[in-house]
Amino acid sequence: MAWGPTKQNIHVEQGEEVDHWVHSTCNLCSIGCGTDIAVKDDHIIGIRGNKDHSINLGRLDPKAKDQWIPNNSEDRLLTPLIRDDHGKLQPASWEEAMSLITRKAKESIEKLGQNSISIYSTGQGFLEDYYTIAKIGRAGIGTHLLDANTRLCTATTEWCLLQSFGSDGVPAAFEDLDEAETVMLFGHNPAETGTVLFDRIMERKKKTGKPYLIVVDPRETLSAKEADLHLKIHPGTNVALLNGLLNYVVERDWLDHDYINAHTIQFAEMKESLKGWDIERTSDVTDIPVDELTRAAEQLGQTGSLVSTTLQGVYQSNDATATCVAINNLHLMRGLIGKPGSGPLHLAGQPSSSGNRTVGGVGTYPGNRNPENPEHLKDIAELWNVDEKKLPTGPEKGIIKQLELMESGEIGFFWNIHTNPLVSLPHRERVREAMKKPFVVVQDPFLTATTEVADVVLPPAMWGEKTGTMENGDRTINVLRKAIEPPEGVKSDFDILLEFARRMDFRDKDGNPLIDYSEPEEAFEEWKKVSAGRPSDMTSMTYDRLEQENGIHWPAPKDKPEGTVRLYSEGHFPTEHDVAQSFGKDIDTGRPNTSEEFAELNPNGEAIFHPTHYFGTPEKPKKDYPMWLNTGRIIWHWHTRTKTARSPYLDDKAPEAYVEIHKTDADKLAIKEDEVVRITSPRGTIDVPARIGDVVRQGEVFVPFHYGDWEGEQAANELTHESVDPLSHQPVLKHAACRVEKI
Ligand SMILES: Nc1nc2c(c(=O)[nH]1)N[C@H]1C(S)=C(S)[C@@H](COP(=O)(O)OP(=O)(O)OC[C@H]3O[C@@H](n4cnc5c(=O)[nH]c(N)nc54)[C@H](O)[C@@H]3O)O[C@H]1N2
Ligand SMILES: Nc1nc2c(c(=O)[nH]1)N[C@H]1C(S)=C(S)[C@@H](COP(=O)(O)OP(=O)(O)OC[C@H]3O[C@@H](n4cnc5c(=O)[nH]c(N)nc54)[C@H](O)[C@@H]3O)O[C@H]1N2
Ligand SMILES: [Mo]
Repeated sequence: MAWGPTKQNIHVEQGEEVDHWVHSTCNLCSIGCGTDIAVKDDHIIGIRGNKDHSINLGRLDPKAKDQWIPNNSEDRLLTPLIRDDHGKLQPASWEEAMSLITRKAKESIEKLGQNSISIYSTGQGFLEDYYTIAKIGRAGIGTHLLDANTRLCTATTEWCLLQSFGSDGVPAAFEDLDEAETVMLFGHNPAETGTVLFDRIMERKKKTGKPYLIVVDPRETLSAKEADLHLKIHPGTNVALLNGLLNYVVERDWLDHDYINAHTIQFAEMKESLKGWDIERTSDVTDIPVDELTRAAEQLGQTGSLVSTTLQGVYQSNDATATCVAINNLHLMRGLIGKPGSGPLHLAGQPSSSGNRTVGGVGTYPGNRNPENPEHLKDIAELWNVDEKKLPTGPEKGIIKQLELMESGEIGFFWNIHTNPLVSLPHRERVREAMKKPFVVVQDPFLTATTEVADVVLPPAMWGEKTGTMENGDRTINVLRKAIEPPEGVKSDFDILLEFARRMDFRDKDGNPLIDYSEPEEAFEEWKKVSAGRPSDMTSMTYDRLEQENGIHWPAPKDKPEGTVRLYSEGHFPTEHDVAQSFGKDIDTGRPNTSEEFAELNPNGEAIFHPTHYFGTPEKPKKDYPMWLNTGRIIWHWHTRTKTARSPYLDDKAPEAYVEIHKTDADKLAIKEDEVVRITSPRGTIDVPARIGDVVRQGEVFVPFHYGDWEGEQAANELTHESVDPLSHQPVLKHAACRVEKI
């Protein structure tokens, strides 16, 4: 194995003997660490890292060690709930809950049409769930309102890959980090958000001095502290920085002309957009000193191999897709893609957000199919044996657009599966009101801020209590075996979806049930047929092989059962008109290209350079709101803390929200460490204790977004706004204007 040694983390309830261990995968971040679940008397009593899994070699993140604790939590919901006439959620039977849901779904279709039903799912479920959502949603209901929290997470990954390479699928893999001469972490803080991956990089660095590590982040994060070069960027200037760096590289002709000529188009148009971005101007806009910019450009221009990761500092910034595309441009112009140790590694955040994109539960059609390509639709219609005309087309409607459709009454039925939008969506005041309008189903093991607006709550089986597969951030598919029977009274997300399909009586063209599988493995087998011949081909995978081999990278077609570690080694890209997953969008405005426009561009197997323009943040500090608000993660919590706050150890580490503020700003406001201060944006107010130091830049503050209940004075998303990237429609959660006051 290329990295190591193995180091096994185990956490088992004290004094307990384990009956047996069950093969699984960590259900937290997108690294996809192999885990075994400890079982005793049909209870989960612990976890250990799988030491044979090449991704983690036995290691676990601190949160992962406690991820089984919420399964045993006493406040788990064990029966469906229905809101009564007095507005109270009351226990109900599954029969009552499911027949109410079916009736309401049918009513919504009758009154408002098929596009009045929205399924808003997750990046934390199984491919089998997503595939079923895709099939029920598109061929059963016929709605084009299929979205997920992946819109807040990795929608930008998808769109930058579609733009540059024609199809989803991240080019590099984690293995490339073991060989790269240079690694650039762009808006990504893995020391807190992907700890096992960060250990992998740092262990090599401590032993060999490599890779040269560049971190781009306005904060001095734990990751930035370990960097050879930390570019402390002015918020929202990612594209300006990249244009400056790329311009420097182009001017010095540090280019792989053979690669550009043989495998790409539109180099000249891209080059044109770099004009004027000399190092001085770039330094003015980004606040990064000229000598640091020069060092970065010289490293990136001359390194023999490079892996660039991107995450929320990019995807949740303005110009998000353009930033990722600029990084693709860099790799293409230097020919640093499809080779060991090289390639863009646009990461996912959640444990299977990329999986939802791959199988079509969100975004485009299953198997990287293009909804605007009639041949692709025909393909799916044949595979599903349904009428092609039934399948919805038209531009995707992301969750922010869907809020508008709730407000205007066009969404009658909103089904929320495995996500907690009342904490995670920006501008909570608006979300609270919008989500009161439709009939809302919430599928969650716990009462949450979102169940406050639910008409029905369905309690699902959790991790360890169900079977399925997940796709991590580098195209690795892992299988998770059911370790124990779920507690009585709950059903798996998969079984709930099947039950809904049965009650709605969805049928294929021949009058047979649309969904004719009943087990997750059968759904996977069906999905494999849908994937055949497509970029995400999984035809040679089986549950048993996924377990034996500890994960396999897609594509893994029949003639390549071992899978494919990195994409595009042959320099061929899935951009042919009849192959591409999208006809692309205008990089500045997001206007979708027509089929004819894409045919005219004719990339035909070559990667596409795009010009990148810097537009700046939609909201900037102004008179009454003079500071920048940044939001994100800390190591101790998972998202809205429904799992991590139930671990006494983790909760104790970070029991409440706070604001990081620079000491100069704190002095000006006469604020002391731990003093509760008020933060106000044009949309709301929160009161949180101050943490004073120099992690953030002067004039900027950072608030972790994990906190806040229904009212929740501590929720960062009381303050954020809902502007979105024009291509990916991902909200700009990293930049808002605010003021900080002494109370
Ligand atoms: N501990 C923990 N780990 C997690 C998660 C969790 O909830 N907790 N969630 C998982 C998920 S779903 C995700 S999506 C990932 C996210 O993982 P990351 O993206 O690593 O985490 P964030 O803290 O959201 O944002 C990363 C950084 O972006 C920086 N940033 C802000 N503005 C800018 C900018 O203009 N330019 C640049 N270059 N950077 C900027 C922030 O300062 C922050 O340090 O983490 C995954 N892992
Ligand atoms: N301001 C700000 N906002 C952000 C971000 C940010 O950086 N800043 N990051 C964004 C990102 S990248 C993400 S990914 C989102 C995450 O935001 P969410 O997806 O809303 O957060 P989670 O807490 O992961 O919500 C998952 C829910 O599923 C429930 N659950 C657990 N297991 C199961 C199961 O097996 N089945 C079902 N049906 N439910 C289950 C949990 O109890 C929980 O309520 O937040 C986004 N919001
Ligand atoms: Mo995410």
